[in-house]
Amino acid sequence: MGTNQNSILQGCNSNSRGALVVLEGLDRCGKTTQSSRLVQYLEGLGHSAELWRFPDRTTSVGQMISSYLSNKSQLDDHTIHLLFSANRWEKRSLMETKLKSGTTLIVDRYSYSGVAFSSAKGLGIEWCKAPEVGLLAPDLVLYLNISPEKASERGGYGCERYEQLEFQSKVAQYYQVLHDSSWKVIDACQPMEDIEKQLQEMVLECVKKCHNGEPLSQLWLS
Ligand code: Z5A
Ligand code: MG
Repeated sequence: MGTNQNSILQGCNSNSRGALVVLEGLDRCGKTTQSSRLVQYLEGLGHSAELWRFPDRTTSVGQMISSYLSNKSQLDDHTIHLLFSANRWEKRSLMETKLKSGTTLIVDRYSYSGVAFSSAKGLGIEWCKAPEVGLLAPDLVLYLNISPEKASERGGYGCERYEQLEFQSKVAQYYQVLHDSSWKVIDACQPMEDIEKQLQEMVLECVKKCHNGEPLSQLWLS
């Protein structure tokens, strides 16, 4: 076990837990790339860490979402919004168990994607937030900031529903509305390695705070 890890453990108390870290941002901003690098980094330091992503396409709800996203099925906008939310609710209790057992979760998209995408379609933002209330609140949200134009120049853009410039610009506006004190905004146009270094620092600080007993909280309770 390295020196860093030893110094982290000195602050251990009975409320010690893993951190809930979420990566958000427009399509192709680099969330999946950076999420997996973060998990490797934390594991390399001897931390227990897992990579999660939403939608979780492995569940039966997730399969309905996947079919919708790939244009194989059509659903009413409210219905798909609630399915995305249900997909998070079905993982909530496992999420809490993992965090309390000391595992840090690096989560690729969460409720912010849910609200930003559905609001961009024209659903009311408060209506969109309502089913997310009571899910676990992230300790840290890493927002990878990129313009829709720059993102569209990256590989794979344009294969799924929602991957259109005008729509992505609206999504970006709604993300701004959701920004709160748990967010850190990172310029996603930097080289991957530079972004990686910045994220590592932010995540390590958050992991230490949670290890020292920062309480878990719930999302959007007024
Ligand atoms: N959605 C929703 O509506 N409601 C919800 O509640 C949730 C989601 C949770 C599927 O998501 C869709 O579901 C999504 C939102 C909606 N909308 N769309 N479309 P998804 O997570 O499955 O989407 P994805 O297919 O994984 O794509 P992504 O997440 O948008 O991409 P990314 O993970 O941000 O980027 P990446 O895969 O890491 O990188 C993309 C490319 O860019 C790749 O070629 C990289 O090598 C390259 N890249 C990455 N970083 C860099 C840098 N720094 N420089 C240059 N190139 C880079
Ligand atoms: Mg991704």
